[in-house]
Amino acid sequence: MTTLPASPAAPAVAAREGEAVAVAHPNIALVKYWGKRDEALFLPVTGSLSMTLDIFPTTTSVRLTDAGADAVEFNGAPATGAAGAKIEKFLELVRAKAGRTERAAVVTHNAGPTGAGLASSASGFAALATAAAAAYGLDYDGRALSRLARRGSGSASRSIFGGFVVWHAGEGEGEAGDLSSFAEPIGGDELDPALVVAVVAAGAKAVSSRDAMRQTTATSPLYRPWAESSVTDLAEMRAAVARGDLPAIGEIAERNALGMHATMLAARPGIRYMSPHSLSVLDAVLALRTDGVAAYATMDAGPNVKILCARADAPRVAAAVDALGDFVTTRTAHIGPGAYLTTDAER
Ligand code: 2P0
Repeated sequence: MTTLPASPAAPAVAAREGEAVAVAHPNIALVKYWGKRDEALFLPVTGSLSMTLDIFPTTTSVRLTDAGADAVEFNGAPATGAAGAKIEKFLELVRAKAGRTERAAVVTHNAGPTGAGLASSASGFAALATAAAAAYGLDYDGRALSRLARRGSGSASRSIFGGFVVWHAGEGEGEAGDLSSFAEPIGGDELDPALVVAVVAAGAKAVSSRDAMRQTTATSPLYRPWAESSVTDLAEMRAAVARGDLPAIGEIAERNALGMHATMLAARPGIRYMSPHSLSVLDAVLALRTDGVAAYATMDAGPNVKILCARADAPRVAAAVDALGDFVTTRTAHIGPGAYLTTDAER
């Protein structure tokens, strides 16, 4: 497989002071982040582990302006409501860190569906953190960028890096927690898996993952047991990645994801992202395994199902899912790169 840059620490393209463009890709967690111990600092209850993808990139430009307010454009239209507010809050944080006051014009384009459980906030805030840090003159390495991206959206901390990435829960609260909760790449370079994304609904979800996470941690009697088992899952997953054991990675990923969904189902009131279409895809994954194909499912805060398998098995997996009917389409992803700065011309 191709060697990917692990860190944007030394971007190939030097940003002009005051203006920068960055690209980042989504990541899919194989051991999930579900629950914060600190909402303001985005400190997670548990560590998580992901694979950065090579599809659905977000490209974001940040240009400092003389205007009295930030201007945010998202996929060709002004960003309004909660999405716009999150971005402005993030820009405030970057300005505070840089000791600067200029407002910014942000233009962002997301190639994939937004708010549909396809990790758009991960690619979005990884791209925004990378571009904004450069535009405001923050000389950050990959670790500092991942801590910054975390403050926009937890999962974005992982999209700063390519390949297999762990996001450490970190230790302690306040500044100690903030400093110790960062993402880093963990190798696994000999692995070359595919992730077949089964899209059963590309619309925005009814309950945001942030709200669902909060409700689950606050009310689900299954949350603590899952969080405890997730610690074991993470240790076993790291070992499986280190030895390049794709079937073990798939088994751990599937049990961790189904457990996370169980915690939500048991929340009060229950939250259910799985739809009948999701279950049809999960059945197809089981049938593939019965036929000897090492395919494993994971799901996030939405009804779409992501199927991990060997690159060579991806066409067979995709065909089995496509054959289920018109309600599902597939898109096959592989390992993708970390966030990087680019030039306008490459957009
Ligand atoms: C993950 N998810 O590990 C988990 C699994 C969804 C299910 O991270 O509140 O958008 O912005 O930190 O990162 C989605 O939640 O939440 C997510 P915030 P985020 O990928």
